[in-house]
Amino acid sequence: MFNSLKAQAPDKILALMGQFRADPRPEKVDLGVGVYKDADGRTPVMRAVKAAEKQLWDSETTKTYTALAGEPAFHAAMATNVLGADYPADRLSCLATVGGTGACRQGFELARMANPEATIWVSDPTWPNHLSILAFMKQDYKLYRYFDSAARTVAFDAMMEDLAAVKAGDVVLLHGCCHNPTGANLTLEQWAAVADLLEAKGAVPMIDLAYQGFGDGLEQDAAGTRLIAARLPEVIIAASCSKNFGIYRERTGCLMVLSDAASKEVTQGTLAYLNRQSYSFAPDHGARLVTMVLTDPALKADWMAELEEVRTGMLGLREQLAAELRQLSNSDRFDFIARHRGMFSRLGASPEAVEKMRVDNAIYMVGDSRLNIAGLNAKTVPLLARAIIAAGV
Ligand code: PLP
Ligand code: TYF
Repeated sequence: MFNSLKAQAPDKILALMGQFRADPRPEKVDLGVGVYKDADGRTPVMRAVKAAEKQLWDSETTKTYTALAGEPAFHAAMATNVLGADYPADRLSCLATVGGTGACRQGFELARMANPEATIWVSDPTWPNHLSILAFMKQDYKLYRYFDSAARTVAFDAMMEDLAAVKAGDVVLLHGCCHNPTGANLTLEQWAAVADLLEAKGAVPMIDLAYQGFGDGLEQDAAGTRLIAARLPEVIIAASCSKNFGIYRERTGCLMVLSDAASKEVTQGTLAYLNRQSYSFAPDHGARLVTMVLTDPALKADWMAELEEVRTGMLGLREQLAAELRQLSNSDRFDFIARHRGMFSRLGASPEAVEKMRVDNAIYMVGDSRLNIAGLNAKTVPLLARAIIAAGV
């Protein structure tokens, strides 16, 4: 039967990782996959995570199964981190998931169980996995315009125009911060206008929060999510711990669902059911580390300090790259790089220019000209700036 299988298109971002590894040129620069790297190109285990792991090794007495939906302590720690200490516990259901991807998948599944008629609205562009998962699920989705590719800003009027067609019970997927792949984000005023619109339509926001702490700060990056959570009766939040805790391979995420209080018990039960139908229990190790870091004041302070170093390091690289390009291009047309937030910016280069930079300069970025700022360091920024100008961007 397996000879009936058709080859699936590979994940372009992950394929680029392989291409980069195979490139023998020592000066090569990896601006592809969204993994944080320090100035030496390393993705370190964060200090607080390492300390929590040591504590856990000493104190853990069993590895028996935990709860289907994950540990209540993990739920509370994540809800506090994402929604703030005054989160509405009586309306909140939580699920430990296999990374943020698992949270997205289970969020889509939950939406479909609750409303099989729903259309899921997704930003154009978005993280390609959103689209491939929705297509795999045969879930109806529509794109809303999001990015002004000339100005490299959010095309907010176009976005609102498209979202005006949202029906009651539809789900609107929003990136909580650090939009992937563009780097262009909503202002708080714009979040408020989106909340007004969704409220008027009776639509359900679903927020993918994969980079909290990588943009303007831990609290600031949650501000849009908190505004939506305060305003809308029903909200889905898919949070990833991969980036901000640096625990990518531990596969740690949390799906949070706000409903009315009367629906909470069934909603919480449905979340546990979704894990049971998929893989029973989500991985616990990463979730436990996250819980320890978020609830131990010393570990939390150290984690926040290191996360802030990561964030400000990327901001510094953005400033440096924008300044280099201002000088080389004799214009301010690359200033958007300093205004974007998070790991990514979409440069707006043609596929040919992206290819030219890979062939001529061993600089690897995703084909849509998304570059991972964390793949740079003070020495490679000028090389990239020269390559961008040489490629005629
Ligand atoms: N959502 C977005 C927008 C992402 O960029 C990522 C990337 O890693 C994820 C979700 C999920 O990540 P993970 O499943 O590794 O936690
Ligand atoms: O967009 C990125 O680069 C990250 C990492 O299938 C990633 O979100 C990329 C592809 C993928 C899973 C994670």
